[in-house]
Amino acid sequence: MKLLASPTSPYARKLRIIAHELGLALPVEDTAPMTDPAALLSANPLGKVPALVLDDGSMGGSAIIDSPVIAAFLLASVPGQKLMAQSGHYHWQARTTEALADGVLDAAIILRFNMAQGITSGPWVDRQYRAIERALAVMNTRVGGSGFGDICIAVACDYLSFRFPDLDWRGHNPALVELADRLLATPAFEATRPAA
Ligand SMILES: N[C@@H](CCC(=O)N[C@@H](CS)C(=O)NCC(=O)O)C(=O)O
Repeated sequence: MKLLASPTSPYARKLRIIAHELGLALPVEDTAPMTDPAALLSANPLGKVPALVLDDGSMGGSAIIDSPVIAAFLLASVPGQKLMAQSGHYHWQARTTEALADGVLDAAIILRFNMAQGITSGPWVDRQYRAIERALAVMNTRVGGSGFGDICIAVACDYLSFRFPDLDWRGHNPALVELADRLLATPAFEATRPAA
């Protein structure tokens, strides 16, 4: 299998780190989504990375798309994995933490697309910043819930540092600071740090 991904995609970074922690090889094919390469559109008609292309065309198609689905696939590939509870309350807590962290990324990416068009203020922009602030505050209370959730949180925080250096998430969320500082120093985070 291979992951179609751009080097700076935070969704792909989440998957690359999870694969590393699970001991899975996850080759990455550098893919720029905005140029609509044929291989990406074939794997994901939405034209978004990451997309996981399977070797055998199993699972009802030759690709798995959307990072939470790919993450679930990677976790399911390793029976007995310890990153996330297999079921029950802690499983759904971890999945919800992932949704929160991904939602922060979604809002941040909306802001970036707006910025690229010169839109830096207005109700839609404010709404994204408020969503990010609220989600950060809730994630601050969820640190330590699972190894998986912690990776998702730290990836989202580091993406904010990367793309929104003026957004002071560190000033208000001490548990996020402690988590990010600890995880960002680990080999998987180091190896996937995006270059500007
Ligand atoms: N929900 C998707 C979001 C993926 C996404 O937005 N990827 C961005 C790059 S970081 C992309 O491919 N954007 C291209 C586009 O929106 O056309 C996931 O979790 O995989």
